[in-house]
Amino acid sequence: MGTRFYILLMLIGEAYMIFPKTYEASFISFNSNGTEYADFSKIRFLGRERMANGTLELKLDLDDKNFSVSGESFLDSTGSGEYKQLPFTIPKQPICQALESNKIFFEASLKRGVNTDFPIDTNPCPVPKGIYYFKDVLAKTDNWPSIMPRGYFKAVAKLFKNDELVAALEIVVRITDLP
Ligand SMILES: *[C@@H]1O[C@H](CO)[C@@H](O)[C@H](O)[C@H]1NC(C)=O
Ligand SMILES: *[C@@H]1O[C@H](CO)[C@@H](O)[C@H](O)[C@H]1NC(C)=O
Ligand SMILES: CC(=O)N[C@H]1CO[C@H](CO)[C@@H](O)[C@@H]1O
Repeated sequence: MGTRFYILLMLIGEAYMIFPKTYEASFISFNSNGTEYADFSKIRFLGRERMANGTLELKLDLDDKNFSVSGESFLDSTGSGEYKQLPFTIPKQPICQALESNKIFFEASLKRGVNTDFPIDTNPCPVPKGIYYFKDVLAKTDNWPSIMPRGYFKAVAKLFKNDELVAALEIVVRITDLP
């Protein structure tokens, strides 16, 4: 299936819900840099099940006026280590808006009071400063698009303070057919 078709379905939005989902996802790796405003460096994927564990520290309130986020995605369909950029991107936009419009990707995995205290359910703006925990988080794909490419899917998110890149994180998930 062509990437263009997949993107088209993503853009149509509601339309993708009519297809049954045929894949599952597991976390593979997590990398971050920059710790001045948001420190992701204490998050790890652990154990055979690659559960996300650790803490995220936001050193000040991240508001829409000063902070923005962009996203890019890449695919290594064979596991060779060679990634090709996918046309699925998040144009640079204010942080709260970026979280709100992409929460389908993490709202099934993160449950406030169960495996995190991050306020994913209420999405407050600004995102309040604090140290948030994540405990035994698995990649749940419930609200993801029903069509995803198979292989190693890498998402790179960048955090900007005004126009300066201040942090980046890179998450690789493996997308496989359901057994
Ligand atoms: C994650 O951390 C919690 C303690 O915060 C611990 O009980 C649990 O075993 C850890 N999970 C893994 C997979 O290491
Ligand atoms: C942090 O990672 C991003 C994305 O991979 C990269 O563009 C940026 O140059 C890195 N910054 C530093 C200081 O290494
Ligand atoms: C934390 C921070 O840098 N806040 C700044 C956000 O932007 C306004 C101006 O738009 C500054 O006054 C704040 O200090």
